[in-house]
Amino acid sequence: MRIAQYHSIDENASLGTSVGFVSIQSITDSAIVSFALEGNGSEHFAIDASGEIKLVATVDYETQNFYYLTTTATNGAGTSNRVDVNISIGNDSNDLYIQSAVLDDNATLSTSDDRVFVSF
Ligand SMILES: [Ca+2]
Ligand SMILES: [Ca+2]
Repeated sequence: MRIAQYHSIDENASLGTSVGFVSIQSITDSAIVSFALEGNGSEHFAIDASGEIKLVATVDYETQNFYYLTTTATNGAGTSNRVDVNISIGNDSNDLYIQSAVLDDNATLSTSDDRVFVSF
């Protein structure tokens, strides 16, 4: 069983914000030379050769609030190992997210006769 590593970042964080470092050791004397990140939504994040994960595409709590990713680390000898990296997205309660609008009688949204569902 692999133990997952947990990180978190707030929604609406600036691109380039550091999410954290993956902690993994090579048990041989060959240092880790590369990391790869995969999983559903992994395109929102990038990992560099030091194991640092950074945000490269905006994350939205109301769209997806958790990312279950896997990192593969490869050492200079070509041996690789994997670790699960789970990233939770913090909710910014000041952003307004329109879930849906119900137009009851015509195609124009009106505050008097239509309903708008929002979350924050
Ligand atoms: Ca949002
Ligand atoms: Ca929010």
